[in-house]
Amino acid sequence: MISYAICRDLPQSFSNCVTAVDLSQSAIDITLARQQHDDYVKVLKEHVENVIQVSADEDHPDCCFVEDTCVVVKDTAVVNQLGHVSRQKEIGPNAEALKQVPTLKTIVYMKDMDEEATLDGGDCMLVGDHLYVGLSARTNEQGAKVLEKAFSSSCKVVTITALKDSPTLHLKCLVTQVNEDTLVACSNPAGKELIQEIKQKSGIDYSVIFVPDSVPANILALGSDFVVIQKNFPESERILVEELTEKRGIQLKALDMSELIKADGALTCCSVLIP
Ligand code: CIR
Repeated sequence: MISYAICRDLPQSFSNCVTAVDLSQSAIDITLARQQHDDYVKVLKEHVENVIQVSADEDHPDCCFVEDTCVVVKDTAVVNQLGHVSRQKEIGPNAEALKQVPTLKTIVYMKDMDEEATLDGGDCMLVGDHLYVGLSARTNEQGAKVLEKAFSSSCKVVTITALKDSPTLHLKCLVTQVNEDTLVACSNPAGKELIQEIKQKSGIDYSVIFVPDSVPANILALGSDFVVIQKNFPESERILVEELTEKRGIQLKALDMSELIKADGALTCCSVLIP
C-alpha cells in the first residue's frame, strides 16, 4: 500500500536532457513525451491515495526524474546530491514536497553530511529491510555511506559493486522489486551478475523473474497486487504476464514510455513512492 507519491511535470526543455541515446538519430517528440508522462501520472493517481505533483523547472530538463533526488525509508528521507552536476539543483522543490508527507519525521541533506557524496535514487532499491545501493558513475561510496548512517536504525544498507565500471546508468535499469520476495531482472550477463551479488551479500534467495530486455526489467509496483510495466517489449511482457498475473494474481498495466526511454528514463524514475 503506497500512501504518498511525488512526481514532477515534464518541462518543455525535456529534449535537452542528459542521455546516452543519440537524439540526432531519434529526436524526442515533446508532445508525445508529455502525453506519456500524463498517462503515467494518471495511473499513479488511480492507485495512490495522495499524489504530490511538483511543477516543472525549465532550467532542469531532467526534473521529471524525481526518483533520483531523494531516498525514503520509513520516517526518514535523504535529499541526495545527484551524480550529474547539471541535475544537482533539481532538489529544492522536491524537498519541499517531502515536507508535506506527515509520516516523514526526519529530512536530511546528503551534502550536509558529506560534501563529496553523490548518489542517484535510481541506484537504490529497498526490498523489505534491505536497501541495495549500486555504485555507478553517479553514485559513489561516500553516497552509500551517508545512507548507511541516515538509515542506521531502519534498514540494512547493502552496497553493490557489479555495475561500478559498467555503462549501465543505474542499478534499477537492470533490477526492480515486485515485493519482499520477488525481483524482476534483465537476463543479460550484467543482470545475472547483479542478482548473484544481491543474493550473495544479503543471504536471501529471492525469487527472480528474468526478462530478455533491460528496459522492461524496470517495473513499478504500486502495492502488492498492481504493477506497471513497459509496453512494446513483447517477449518480456509475455513473461511478466505469465509470472505476475497468471502465477501470482497481480494486475498489470502496460504503459508506452518511448520518449522517456530516449532520455534514459524508465518507470520507477518518474516517482518517489512512500508507503
Ligand atoms: C539522467 O541521465 O540523469 C536522466 N536523463 C535519466 C534519469 C533516469 N533516472 C532513473 O532511472 N532513476
